[in-house]
Amino acid sequence: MKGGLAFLLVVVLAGPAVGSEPVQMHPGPGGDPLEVPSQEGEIWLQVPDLAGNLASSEIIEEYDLDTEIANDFVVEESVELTTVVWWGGYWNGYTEPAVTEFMLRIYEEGDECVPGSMIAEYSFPHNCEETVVQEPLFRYQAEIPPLLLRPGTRYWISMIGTHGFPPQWGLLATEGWVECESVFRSEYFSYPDWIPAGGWFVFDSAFALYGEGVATEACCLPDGTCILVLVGTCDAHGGEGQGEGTLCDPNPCHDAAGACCFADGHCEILDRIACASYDGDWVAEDSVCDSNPCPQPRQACCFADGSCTDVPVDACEDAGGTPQGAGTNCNQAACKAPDVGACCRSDGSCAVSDQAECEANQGTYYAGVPCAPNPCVVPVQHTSWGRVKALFR
Ligand SMILES: [Ca+2]
Repeated sequence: MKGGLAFLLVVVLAGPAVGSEPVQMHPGPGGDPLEVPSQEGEIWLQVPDLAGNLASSEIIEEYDLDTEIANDFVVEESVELTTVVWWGGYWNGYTEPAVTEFMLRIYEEGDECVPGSMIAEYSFPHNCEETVVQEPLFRYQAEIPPLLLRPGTRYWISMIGTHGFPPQWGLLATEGWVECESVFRSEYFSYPDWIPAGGWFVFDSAFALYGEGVATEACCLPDGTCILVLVGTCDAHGGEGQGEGTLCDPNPCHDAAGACCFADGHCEILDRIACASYDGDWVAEDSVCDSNPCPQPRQACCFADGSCTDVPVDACEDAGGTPQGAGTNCNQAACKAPDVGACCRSDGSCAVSDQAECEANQGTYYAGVPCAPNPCVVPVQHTSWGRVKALFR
């Protein structure tokens, strides 16, 4: 029996029969979670639960069976992974250990809580130091070439045992689960795509990772791609190192074009790196320069009356002023002396006009002087003593 029914009835079907048809999962022998002391270089640890299930992650050629359980882990700092430990066991006709080869695969995160593309695969033509924990459960360990893992990234790892049939082999559960539930896929069981490993309950596999923290930096390659490398090794990749601790997300090397704002308020479409190299402020991916998004610098704005205000060019022109140019301000701008002033007429009245108009009307011109208060000399009025007395009567 294959497929969904086997998946749902796995615990029921998983009896003591020797070498009965493969099933996807089998209960462990029972017991407490194993004590696994922390040790130096620990990157990840999910201790095995002896009462947990065993989940098929194996290759059995006789059945053309290929199952895979992957579990997630998250690294907070840049690390080089060197040692992988896992726990698994046998059922379905177990008499003695049978795994002859192991395969380890490491994936990047794809969709949320689903493995994406595979970044490393290791095969071991042996049983990876298979050591009994409690029959039929075993501990396994493999050393790999240092694999650089990026901080703040979720990865997935799977361990697949190859062996003859019977028995079956699978990964042992941890108590409860950590982060995402383990996932399972198998053509044999009609699940070609990743599904939650436990079906209607939760299965999360036990494993541990060890390695060493390392200093990394973002390395920008000429084509604009970014790779995270050990500090000091970017040159060897033909790239430009961005400094220790820099990351590739968001990509510091190249971005789709966007608006780049310059100090003088003008806008150009550039990618983020080019913008920064010109001391511009990059706005955002796909932002545009139409209706200029850049903050406009203030500059001196002279008005006809000789007054001055520091405002952006547009505001100056809207108010009828004359912008004095980038970099100017009213402290140093000499707004041109006004070409109007007070024009005093012979009767002592005052009118604002320019010099030519004033002189054409026989007025006396005072450049830049306002009419209030009246600057004009009031002419002497001829009067009689009687009139003067009348004023004070
Ligand atoms: Ca997990």
